[in-house]
Amino acid sequence: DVGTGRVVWFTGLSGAGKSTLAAALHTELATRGVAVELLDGDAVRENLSKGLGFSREDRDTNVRRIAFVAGLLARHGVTVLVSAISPYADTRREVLSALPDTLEVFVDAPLDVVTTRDVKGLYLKAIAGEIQHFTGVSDPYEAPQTPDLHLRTDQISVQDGVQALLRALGEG
Ligand code: GGZ
Repeated sequence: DVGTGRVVWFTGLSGAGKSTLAAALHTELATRGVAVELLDGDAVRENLSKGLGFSREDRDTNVRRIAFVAGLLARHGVTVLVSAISPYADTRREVLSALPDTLEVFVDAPLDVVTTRDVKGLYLKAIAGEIQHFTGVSDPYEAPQTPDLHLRTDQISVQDGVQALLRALGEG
């Protein structure tokens, strides 16, 4: 029996650092021989969720699809790292409660910080009204009230974040 894998669910604004932390944790766990897979928002939307937009319905569909695949992998002992804005608290609660062994990670940087970083230039476009329904600007983000881990990415380094994640996973 391979046992059940964990599901580490990174939620937060675009540009908060979800993918960066998930990728760094992925590298660290893989190095330790842990069977680990990454379900990253970008790759998911190019494949599994191709054609979905950013309405509440489409975001929820995206999140439920990710959770479904995460469940399949976890069942086979794979630790799954999910990186998706997943802005709706109710939907997160629904999918996380249906998964066996989850860690909800709030990847948190204030809006003014992610707007200033604006890694992909999307916030500028959103503020200019060129992208509608942009999370944090013209669409809601419901922050987790009781996440398992709360990482302030404007205050700690990626390495410190990874250390906190490893400790939370009992791999520290
Ligand atoms: C939020 C958007 C939007 C809108 C495009 N709102 O920084 P990114 O670019 O790479 O991450 C964001 C990604 C969000 O996809 P998710 O699958 O994580 O969202 S959700 O969980 O809500 O389904 C951003 C880009 O897509 N993007 N338009 N309107 N982010």
